[in-house]
Amino acid sequence: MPTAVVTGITGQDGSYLAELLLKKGYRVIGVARRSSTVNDERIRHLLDDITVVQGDLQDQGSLLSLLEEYKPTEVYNLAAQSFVPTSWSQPALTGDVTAIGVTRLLEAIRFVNPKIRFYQASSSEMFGKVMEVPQSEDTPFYPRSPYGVAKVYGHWITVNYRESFDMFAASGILFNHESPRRGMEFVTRKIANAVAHINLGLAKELRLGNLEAQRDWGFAGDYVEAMWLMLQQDYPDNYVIGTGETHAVREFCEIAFSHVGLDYKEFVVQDEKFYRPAEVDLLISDPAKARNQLKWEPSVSFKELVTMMVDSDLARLKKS
Ligand code: NAP
Ligand code: F7E
Repeated sequence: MPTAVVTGITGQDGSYLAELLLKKGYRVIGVARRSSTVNDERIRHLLDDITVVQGDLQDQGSLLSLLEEYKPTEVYNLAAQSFVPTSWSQPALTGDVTAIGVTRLLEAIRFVNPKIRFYQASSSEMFGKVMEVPQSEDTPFYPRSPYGVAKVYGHWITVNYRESFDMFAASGILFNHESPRRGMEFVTRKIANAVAHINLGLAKELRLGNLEAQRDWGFAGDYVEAMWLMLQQDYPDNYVIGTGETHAVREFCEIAFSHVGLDYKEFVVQDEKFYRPAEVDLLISDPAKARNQLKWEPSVSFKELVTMMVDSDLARLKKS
């Protein structure tokens, strides 16, 4: 039975990746940082099947110990301070976790067993103020937030360990991917949750920032399959993962509200508070390499994603 270590197991992607790896017959070791309250909402249904160990990307010793103890063949680094606005209010922490944390994990692998295959969760935020449209593996980076800057470091240190030490270190440049398990502060979940509240008479308005920002949004369940595929290749590489479509935040609102028979214009209020010091205006992927080499394709359309998220929040609220 192969063993995979997954950092960021309590996050959106960690939960979907754990489900996928279990289905494929892996022993899954999830790494979670210690917190004073229980934080296993997304993986509660998996707790009988996976092992959760304490570890932190800010603590080198914890990473060394867990690799020595569990002897994985694959390590997926999904842990990060991943919310872009927080990266302006906590830039040094974001750098320490999201950038230097990658080096700590790569160093742990290099010392314990350099044959371990490594996946780094890189991001389309690295393209930032985009240098070309659409964005591929060859598009130069121009990050627009401390988060984007930290991810550029994480990407290049992954490439550097591949080239310096001949390690199997792959970098997945994933465009935005969402699901009913998305954190509440990200715009898609914020909209879905607000639509459900408004539809049930529990809220009257939704305050948002820039409605014109465009993103290439896909379904997180599809994207974890691409992570796994990257580690099954003959050679480590960089891959862009996205749908090849882009939509504005405004369009997400239109579809989400109209799904429950409402007009978003009557409920959405634009609020300066949610604008960013520097915005990423347009992201759209060119996923040709992933399609050709990994044979990866997204299976959920934009409209299906929006309605899936609204329906899920409606069902959750009705239940509670
Ligand atoms: P997420 O839901 O925010 O999950 C992040 C995970 O990292 C959580 O489990 C969090 O633990 C953990 N974490 C934070 N700081 C840590 C630390 N110091 N040590 C150990 N763990 C720590 O993010 P996601 O959406 O699943 O994304 C997964 C990864 O892909 C992230 O690296 C993200 O930056 C990257 N990414 C995401 C997208 C996207 O659209 N979702 C696109 C491209 C790249 P707690 O639960 O304790 O906070
Ligand atoms: O913002 C605009 C906002 O916070 C999307 C992370 O997973 O994907 C994610 O980063 C857009 C931005 O995601 C609100 O200005 C408008 O243009 O949902 P988001 P993100 O910043 O794209 C990338 C690929 C990652 O790697 C990150 O980890 O929506 N927007 N009004 C808003 N955004 C938020 N959060 N809240 C608003 O009220």
